[in-house]
Parts: sequence; C-alpha cells; structure tokens
Amino acid sequence: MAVERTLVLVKPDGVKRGLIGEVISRFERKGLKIKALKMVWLDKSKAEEFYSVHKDKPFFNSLVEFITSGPIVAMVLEGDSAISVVRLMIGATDGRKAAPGTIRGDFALDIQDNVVHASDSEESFRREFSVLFSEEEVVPDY
Ligand code: FUP
Repeated sequence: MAVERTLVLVKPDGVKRGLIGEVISRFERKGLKIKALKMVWLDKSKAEEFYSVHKDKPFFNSLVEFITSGPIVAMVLEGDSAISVVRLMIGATDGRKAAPGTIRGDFALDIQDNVVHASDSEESFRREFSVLFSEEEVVPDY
C-alpha cells in the first residue's frame, strides 16, 4: 500500500454553484482522509504561482482570472494511491469529455469552468501544497 497525499480545489464555479459539499462528500465516501481544509480567495500573484506550469499557454491569463474570480476551497486528501484515485474521480479536464460518474462528468460542461482541480503527480502536489498550505495546517494522524 502506498499512502499518498494530493491537493484538491473546489474552484470558484463549484463554490458559486453550491457544490462544495457534493465534492467533499464524494471523497469522504471513497474513504480518503481530509488532512487539511480551508476556504481562500487567491490573489493574482498566488494564482500565477499555482498555475506556473501553464505560464506559456494561451489560456494562462484567462485561467488566472477565473481562479481569482471568487473564493475556492482547498484541501489535502490522504489515502492509498490518492493521487491517481482522485484524478480518476475528477475525470477528464474538459467537462464535455469527462466520463459520467466523475465529478467533471457529472457537473461540468466546459474546459475552464470545470469545478475541481487535483494534483497530477507527487511533484505537482509538493509545489501546489507550498503555494496554499503550511505544514502546521495539516492535522496529525487520526
Ligand atoms: P487538469 O490537470 O485536468 O486540471 O488539466 P490541466 O493541468 O491540463 O489544465 C489546468 C487547467 O487549465 C484546467 F483545469 C482548465 C485550464 N485549461 C484551459 O482553460 N484550456 C485548456 O485548453 C486546457 C486547460
């Protein structure tokens, strides 16, 4: 068993649509453990840092504008193979192509406004975690 941590965001569209509980509930029911959780409104510089891997992409400015357009809910989830399991649960980036049963497949119809974010690797998790959390915000084992 490989216990991993991953970082999930409920993006501004998900928060505005009242989907925070739905998203968290799916991960809880799956058996993933919430190790940190908070609501934040990112400023431009934090958003640019969070999405720095996309800085040369044509959609970068739009993405930064979107993620700073309202509050988000950020969480750290822990469990066996959490990174790949959560990626499977959120579905493909484009909500129009995401499989039914996944979060994006069930709640998104767009590539940008796609309700959730989840780390795609351990390296991404480490980088994303450092933008949003400090170690003290992670609760001890329970
Ligand atoms: P994902 O890991 O599924 O969130 O997708 P990516 O890391 O490829 O993209 C990050 C975010 O950029 C997506 F959630 C939405 C946005 N994006 C666009 O707006 N247009 C694109 O063509 C690709 C991604």
